[in-house]
Amino acid sequence: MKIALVGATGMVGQVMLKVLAEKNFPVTELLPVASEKSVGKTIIFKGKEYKIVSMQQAIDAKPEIALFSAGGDISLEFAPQFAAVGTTVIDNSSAWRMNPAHKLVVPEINAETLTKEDKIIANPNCSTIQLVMVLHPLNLKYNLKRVVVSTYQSVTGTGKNAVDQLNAEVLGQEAKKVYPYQIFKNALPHCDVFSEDDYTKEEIKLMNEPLKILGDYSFKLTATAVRVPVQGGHSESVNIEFENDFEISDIKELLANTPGIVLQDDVKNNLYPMPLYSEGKDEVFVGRIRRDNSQEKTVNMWIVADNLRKGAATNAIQIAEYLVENNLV
Ligand code: 2RA
Repeated sequence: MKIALVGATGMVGQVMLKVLAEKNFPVTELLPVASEKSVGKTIIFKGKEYKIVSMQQAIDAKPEIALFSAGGDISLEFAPQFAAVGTTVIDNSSAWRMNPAHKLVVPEINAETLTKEDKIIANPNCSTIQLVMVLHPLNLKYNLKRVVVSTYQSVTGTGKNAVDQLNAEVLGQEAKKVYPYQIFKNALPHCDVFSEDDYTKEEIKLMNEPLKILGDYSFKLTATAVRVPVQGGHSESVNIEFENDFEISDIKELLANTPGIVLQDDVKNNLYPMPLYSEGKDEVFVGRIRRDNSQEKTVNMWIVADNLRKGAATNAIQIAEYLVENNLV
């Protein structure tokens, strides 16, 4: 299978290469695409060097699949050009996510909606993916009424320069500022940019994407997204009110038996999810499950996942695997 990887030198692009190799995805030809200044440089995939090609060269090669993680502007301009030559694009930017003409897919939840006609498929935002992986089974059994989520997001979600800023600040060195403030010893309630309603774009993604993925617009959702000096993954404190009552033990059993979810919930032995533990893994880790006694039919929990893996690269490649396994490309 001929695969284009647009954004091959970025953090998510690099993880996509790693996951493609780990999963032994049937890549017969790899077309790495990066900025014009990178054309001609090489990347390594499965021990072999591949020259970075221009976007036009990749389009002209008519790959079956193009994995994009290069920002919304690049995707808006070039994803349609790939689709026009028959390529199926899986895009990790926010460009197509809320476009009703395009599907927003977490394979464990709604891959079965995909058809051959879907030529630009949106990969959800990282903090959305880990949230809906848990909300989906709970919604089917208990019917979501209202969800309140507060995130504690890794600097890797902002990219390499943010990681460099944190690492420099830890060493007390001057750092090229990605954030408006020091991130070390700090927490910034500011992920992405602020909108007119004083919510950040990250919070708006978190409030909109889950309803589209679950195909359920009947429940309410509000979010606060916070950047913290962490590198292994995003953490989320989630408060969920259901239409139906529940037993905590049943919720734990349901989540423990849901593919892609790992229950880590034994506080007597200090067992709960942590980004230090989730780094490099593809599962969504959930714990600290406990009834919210301030309100009926309501539960609190803690959800952690590696935002570069299940939150981005692995989810996108799982979509690609589904397309191949179901002869949709
Ligand atoms: C972030 N989810 O963490 C966004 C984009 N990766 O900044």
